[in-house]
Amino acid sequence: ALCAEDRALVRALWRKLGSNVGVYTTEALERTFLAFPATKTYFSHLDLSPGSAQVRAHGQKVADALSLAVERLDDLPRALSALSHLHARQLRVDPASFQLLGHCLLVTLARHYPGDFSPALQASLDKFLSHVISALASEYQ
Ligand code: ZNH
Repeated sequence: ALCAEDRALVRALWRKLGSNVGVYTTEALERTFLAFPATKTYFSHLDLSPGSAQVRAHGQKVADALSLAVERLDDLPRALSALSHLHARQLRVDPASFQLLGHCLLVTLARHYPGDFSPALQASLDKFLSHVISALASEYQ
């Protein structure tokens, strides 16, 4: 689990992001599609052009799931179990691609908050994302 210091840093960053979690998650998704084009194959039914409203809507859903995870750090596997099930059974997303989005989210936040992005915050955020990713991967066998 995340230690008290990790939690405090992640929660403080989330408070700072405020209503922009969806904006940065959308940017992270767009970066994922550009840096790792194979990830686009899951979204062939969506308009992936720059500034797409569909990508923004999807980004907001992913952002809401991440914000829920921040609120339920003690209970991540349960908080994300339905979402894990959806990705494993219905969407059949390769769980390796979760890492790619997590990586792009770190890069995106580091670019927008360079002054906040100490190595300690990087480490705490990386742990948080690793926990989210393992919770999302938990329903895969
Ligand atoms: Zn995912 C969907 C989350 C990653 C693919 N997602 C989704 C949703 C959510 C999410 C919330 C919505 C659901 C409903 O509607 O119910 N994801 C998430 C998260 C993450 C993710 C949190 C991480 C961190 N995904 C991912 C990746 C991929 C994906 C990486 C690939 C590449 N998803 C997906 C899809 C979908 C989703 C395909 C569906 C979309 C539509 O709309 O169709």
